[in-house]
Parts: sequence; C-alpha cells; structure tokens
Amino acid sequence: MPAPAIIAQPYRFQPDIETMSRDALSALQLDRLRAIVRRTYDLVAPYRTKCDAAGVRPEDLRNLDDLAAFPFSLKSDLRDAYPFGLFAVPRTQILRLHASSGTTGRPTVVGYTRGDLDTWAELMARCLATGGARPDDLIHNAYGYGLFTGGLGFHDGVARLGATVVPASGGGTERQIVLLRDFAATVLCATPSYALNIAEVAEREGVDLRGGPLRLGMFGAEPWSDGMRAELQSRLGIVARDTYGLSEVLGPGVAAECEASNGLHGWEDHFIFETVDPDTGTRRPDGEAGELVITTLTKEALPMIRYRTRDISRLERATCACGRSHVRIMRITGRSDDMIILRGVNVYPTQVEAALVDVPGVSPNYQLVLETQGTMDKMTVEVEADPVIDPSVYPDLEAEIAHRIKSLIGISAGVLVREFGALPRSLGKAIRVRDLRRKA
Ligand code: DLL
Repeated sequence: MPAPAIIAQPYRFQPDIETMSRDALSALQLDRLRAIVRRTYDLVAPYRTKCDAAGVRPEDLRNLDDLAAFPFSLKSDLRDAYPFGLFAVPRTQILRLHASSGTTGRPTVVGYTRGDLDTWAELMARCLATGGARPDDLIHNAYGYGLFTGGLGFHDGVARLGATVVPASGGGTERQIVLLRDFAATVLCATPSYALNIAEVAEREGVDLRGGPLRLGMFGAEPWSDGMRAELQSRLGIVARDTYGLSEVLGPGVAAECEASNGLHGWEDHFIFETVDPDTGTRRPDGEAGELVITTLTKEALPMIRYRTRDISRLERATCACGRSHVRIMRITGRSDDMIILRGVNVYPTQVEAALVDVPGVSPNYQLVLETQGTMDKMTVEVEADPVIDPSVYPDLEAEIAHRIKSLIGISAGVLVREFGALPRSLGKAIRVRDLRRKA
C-alpha cells in the first residue's frame, strides 16, 4: 500500500478552536456571555449601578443580539474606580497588576488572576503562531517590560508556544542589535516605530540583519500604515505581521494577522467584537467602519462588558482564506482620540504616514505639529530626510510631500523637511502628534 500523502498544513496552535464553526462559536459565546454578565452584575457594584440605571438585568440576555441593550464600559469607569474598584475578585486572588499612564489623569490599572494569566499566555501563543512563529523559533522581545502589558504579555506567550525568548525590553538599541545578530533571532517582537529604530541603528552600525536568519516581525501596540510595513519588510528582510490588543480587555493577544494578511483574527471564544458609531453609540453593521467595542467572555479579575476602545476599524466575518473562522478586525486606522479635524476634514496620523513613506529621499520618522493660526488649525508635517540627501533638495521634497498629502488626503498641510536625526526616536509607542493649539 502506498504511504499516505503528507499534506502540509499551516501550523496552528489550537486548530480545533481556530477553525470552529460559526454556529459553535456563537453557542459558546452565548453561554459565556450570560455567565460573565451575571458575575459582573453580582460582584462589581459600579457595573450593577449602570445596568440598573439602563433598566437591564442579566436575565434579559436571551440571545447575543440582546447585548446591544447593555450599557457601555468606558476608560473613565476604570479611572473613577481607581485603583481596584472594578475588580470582581478579592485583591488576594490577583497575581499580577499592570497599568497604563495615559496622557491625562490617573493611570488605568488592570489585574489578572492565575486563570487570567493562563488564558493570556494561551491567546498570546495563538497570536504568535497565527503570525507565523513556531516552537523552534528564537524570539527577541523588544516590547517594554514593566507596567506596560506588551513585554510580559509576549514573554508568557513565547513560553507557552515553547519557543526561546530573549527578554530584551525597549532601549539600549546598539546592544539589542548585537544580541539579534549573535543569538541569531528568527522573530522580532516590537512596536513598528521601535523596529524602524532598530533597522536604522543596524544600518548605521554596519550590521546586516537582512541577510541573517531574522524572518518575522510581530508588530503592534500603535497604528502603522501598509507603507511602514513595506519599509520594515525590506529594511529588516522579514515578513511583518500586525497584532492588536489593549490592557483594559487583556493586553496584547486579542487579535493577530495570519498568513492571508487580510485583517487580524479576533479570538471570539474569549471576546465579543462589535463596531458602533463613535458619536451615537449605535451598532454598525459588519463591514462598516466604526469604534471597536469589546466584551470579555472569560476574564476573572476584570471583566469588561461592551468596552469602548476608541479604536476605529471594521469587522469581516466571512471565513478567511487561511481557514480560521474567527472574525477579522481590519487594520486599525487610529484612535478616535487621535483624529485631527483640519478645516472640516478628518485626518489620522497613519494617513499622513502612508503619504510619506513612498517619497524617495525621506525617512519614515515624522511628527505632526498642530497650531492655531487665527481662528483656524494649522498642521505642519515634520519629516526627516535620508542621510544622503543634500539640504539644497529639501524645498523640492517639501513641495512633493505637500502635493501628495493634498491629493491623497485632501488637506493642505505645511511640510518641513529636517535633517536626519532631528526628530526623537521611538523606544516603544511613537509620539506622532505635537499639539500646540490654544485650548479654548
Ligand atoms: O498596546 C497592548 C499591545 C502590546 C498590543 C503589544 C500589541 C502589541 P495598551 O498600552 O493598553 O496595550 O494600548 C492599547 O494601543 O487601544 C490601540 O489604540 C493601540 N494599538 C494596539 N495595537 C494596535 C495595532 C497595548 N495593532 C491601544 N494597531 C489600543 C493600531 C494599536 N493600534
């Protein structure tokens, strides 16, 4: 008898779950949703108050659509309950705390039980494998370790995958490059802006990462454009994949891009994803852009029902070419908070990034400077020239960039080309906007 043909299957961390039928997923979601809403209502007083004010009770949840009647959870709920007021378990059952500082006010504190840490590691391993990482990889983790969820979130995921982790954290870029080269890393985990910093420093130090074993980048934690993806792929000699998450519902590990590179699979056995109109809060149909709203289905310490992420995306529910059935969250355009309204036109920093990165002679280091001019807002795009460009050419570059921004986005922006190295380098999440506008 001939030997059975070996069919090469793409590696999946949890194949049965990742390809579960939509019906089975929905049934699982409804069971878990009813249980978590019940628990949160019973154990988290601020949530109970909100439900009572909205006139809804856990027993009103008969099908998944009934969730639309339940109140949203907001970042301000976490701030108001600072530090532990939304926890559904006693502090003694919390094994780890993380926090994000944000730009204003008190930090947002999140907590994890043993069970939560276990789920997180599993989902992170699933994301890494979905992006293309394998147990035999050597994974250099340049997400910041500490209160930020990126470093330790990826760290535990690599351990669960069974690969080798290098806990590099952010910063000390010259040393990171030595480690990447000497340990022969195959996967780099970092924010895209820090990965660009690594690429630049490697080029400056004469270390060729492109020709080595590095083959995959697992990037996320900030918005980035497809142009930036192309830049990172060619400068580092890798495939660049997008991963998404936020501390309030887990940390990294919520969604990851697969080999089909057509949106990020959001793990529906642990979350429900909706999109809503950012102004009115009404649900948007799948396929239409809106604010992403996430409900956790299994979180023990900090359950979140209908959390408003402020992130703008759209959802696609058709089964992906990779065979995974879980919803696809299309690339996040940006946060509604980061949207700039310039003379009536809505602009996200990533749109400007997309217009910039293809212009020969400029590097993708940029900042948008907002100022008040009379009664109007003015935006100046500051961008760096490549080191080899003679300053006499800067005015031509400025004119070309202004023209591209006008034709691609429809706004008139000032452009200032600066010499290479003039703008700050990212060690984690890049600061893309300097807002100098007078506050009313
Ligand atoms: O940034 C978690 C994370 C770490 C995700 C590492 C991916 C990789 P926070 O610090 O709470 O958590 O920030 C969450 O970052 O609401 C988005 O606005 C933004 N963000 C995260 N991933 C992406 C992405 C982590 N892939 C906030 N694309 C989110 C665009 C992203 N924005």
